Amino acid sequence: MPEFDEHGFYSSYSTEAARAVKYRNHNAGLFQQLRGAAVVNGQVSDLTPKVRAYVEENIDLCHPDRVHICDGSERENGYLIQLMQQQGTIMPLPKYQNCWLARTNPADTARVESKTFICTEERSETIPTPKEGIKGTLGNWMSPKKMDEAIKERFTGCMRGRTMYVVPFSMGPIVSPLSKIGIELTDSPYVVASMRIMTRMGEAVLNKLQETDEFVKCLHSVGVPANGFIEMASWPCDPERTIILHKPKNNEIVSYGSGYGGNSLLGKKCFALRIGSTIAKREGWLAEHMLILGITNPKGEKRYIAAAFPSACGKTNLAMMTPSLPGYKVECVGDDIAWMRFDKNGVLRAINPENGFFGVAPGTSTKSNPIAMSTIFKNTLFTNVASTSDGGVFWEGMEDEIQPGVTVTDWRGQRWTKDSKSPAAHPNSRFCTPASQCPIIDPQWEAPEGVPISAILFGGRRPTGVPLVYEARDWKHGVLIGAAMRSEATAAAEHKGKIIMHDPFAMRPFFGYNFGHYLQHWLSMSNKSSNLPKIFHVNWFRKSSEGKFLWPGFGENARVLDWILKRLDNEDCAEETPIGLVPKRGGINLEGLSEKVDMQQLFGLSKNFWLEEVFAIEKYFKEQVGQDLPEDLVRELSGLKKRVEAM
Ligand code: OXD
Ligand code: MN
Repeated sequence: MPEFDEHGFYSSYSTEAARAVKYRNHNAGLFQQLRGAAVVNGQVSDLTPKVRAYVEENIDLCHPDRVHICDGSERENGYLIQLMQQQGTIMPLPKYQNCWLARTNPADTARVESKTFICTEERSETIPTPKEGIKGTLGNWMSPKKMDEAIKERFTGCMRGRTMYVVPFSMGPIVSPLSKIGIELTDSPYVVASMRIMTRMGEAVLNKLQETDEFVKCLHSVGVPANGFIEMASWPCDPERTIILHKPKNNEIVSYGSGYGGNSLLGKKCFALRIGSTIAKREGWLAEHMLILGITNPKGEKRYIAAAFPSACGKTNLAMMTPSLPGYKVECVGDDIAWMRFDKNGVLRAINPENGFFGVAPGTSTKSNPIAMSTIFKNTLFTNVASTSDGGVFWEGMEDEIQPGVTVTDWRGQRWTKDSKSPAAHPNSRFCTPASQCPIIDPQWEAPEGVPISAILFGGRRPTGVPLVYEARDWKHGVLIGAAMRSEATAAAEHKGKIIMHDPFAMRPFFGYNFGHYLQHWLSMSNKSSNLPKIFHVNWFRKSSEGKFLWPGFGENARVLDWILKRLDNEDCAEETPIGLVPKRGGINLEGLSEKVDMQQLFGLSKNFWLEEVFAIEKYFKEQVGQDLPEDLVRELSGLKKRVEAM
């Protein structure tokens, strides 16, 4: 057990309520008060006037009993871990070093897109106007007035009896000019412990704020269920009234009712993507749902690639790939988000604003991602995976990795066997683990200036029609490819079934402003450089007519990256097709591939399929983007249509 406060403060309390009594009885002189709440950690004087005002305003709203200003220390983390164990939020996983398992309320396991809003004066700032009678799918708008009402209704007094944690965090290395700071106010120790992994969190950020005093405001509460019963709930939440709000004008995020990471770790989707994309638009850069990897070829030449795939489509696997091609090396900069900006030489530079991986656990195995498996078994907070009788974790995909005789308890706490009808781990169960533990973390992953991006990949799960890889004809065509992205639905949000959904730029749930304006912003990037990255589309998931994957994927995807690298060197290994450039016969290195691949089927282009695809894109743009679709993209799409018609 860790040691706590020099006054023996934390160690002697068994519940938050008992601590509260102790606080009240404690020598008043020892603790500062802030608007009537006891400051139980940190110094009010460490807060800049702006941060202090933000904290005070929200103490007045939420009425916490205590305020804890987070310093990010080991000691603080030890205290939070002990507290969460006492509250039943987490349990230890003694098989590993400093690993913990949280089981959420079964009603709080994923992002809630339908309850996520962007708040602007004008609706058209947030979303394109869909065609009459059509439901818009490119985000949800709310007026600032309604936002204020929603906040008041939910947050008034919602932290009574609880502690408000003040979490100072940096998205990106604290010293990087590309980074941004946030202050998250939350009543969830789980959020604090996770933010410590996923961001640079604590004292150093408060110090940095003394220089800039600019931050994104992030208010979060797990909420008080309508019956008001919160005391000692192991996973308090309020699914009925959950709401996630963003006000770009004020750089402000407000999230209520959910502890699930995508809704509660506000640095990630809410800040780094939604508010981030609005800041990026204003400041002339890009905040994207992309992994970043470095790849070195056998000649020792290194390039960096950014890739946008929808949630749960293998970004983490690609970012940590073990290449099957001899002499190749992949190193990981980030697995989910890229902030990218052209430097004064016209080079697109990217940072990973995160500090950890919040990866989907099921499917991760020694076969699919050995690097992730050697990253996650220390200092990791697992959520909604299954547990084993030898103190470890289990999920679908780990069948070959548990010892004989070991029994499994599923994510709901029920005994599980191979014959159970439901999965052992929730399909959206996660590991939250420090990026620095990744054995192939790129040496430049924290470079303040970012890494130079040579190629951008778009992709998704497309079982039919879409070839393994193709290259955009130019930047504008690349923007069309990003805008036209489609993929099978995943478990990361509340969608059901395997329908093919439009997910432009893998950003559909994460746009902070009108998608049409976003497209214009992407198009405008071409003025910033004469040396733009090349754009590609990849699809590891094409299936044969018998329903089998046509491409082995995983480490073999290095063969596709190898072709992409050759294209970056302008090698003559591609040929034109109506949809873009594809590898010439023999262009993809298949040497040493253990299984035979039907390249004919893998790259086959069907006129009917592509006519339907163009039709679907046209319909989507018409219905969802309407007048906001930039002219350049109207022309690009009609160019594609003509080429496909002439097939
Ligand atoms: C994620 C997501 O958690 O995209 O990364 O949902
Ligand atoms: Mn993601």
